[in-house]
Amino acid sequence: MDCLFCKIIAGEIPSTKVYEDELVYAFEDINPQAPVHVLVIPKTHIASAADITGENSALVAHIFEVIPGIAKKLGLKNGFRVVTNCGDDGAQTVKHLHFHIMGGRPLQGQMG
Ligand code: D5M
Repeated sequence: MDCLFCKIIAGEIPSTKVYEDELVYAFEDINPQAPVHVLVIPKTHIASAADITGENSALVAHIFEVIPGIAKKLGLKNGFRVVTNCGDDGAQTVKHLHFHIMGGRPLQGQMG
């Protein structure tokens, strides 16, 4: 499959790993929008939040279970933002479900 994030999971494209388990991979965003900016992705290809179903929602729940530990590891003691962009109007550029974790400074109230 011609998917950038599947290639990152496979190790075909380099990334800076922050966390990994059997279901999830997390790595530093190449274009950080905050002092800490990490992407958390499922190892199984899911195209976007529009493709979350009863069949794969346990995987999405697992992602949210590991996010607090990732945030702690990243030193985000004062809070952080979790965002997923979905589809063209949602400004999703990589069509593999990913959750941005951003923090390390006070963020503005809107995403733009
Ligand atoms: O976010 C897609 C994000 O993916 C965007 O913040 C840049 C990031 N990106 C793109 N290519 C790479 C590589 N090779 N390594 C790390 N991060 C990457 P979206 O929500 O789809 O706009």
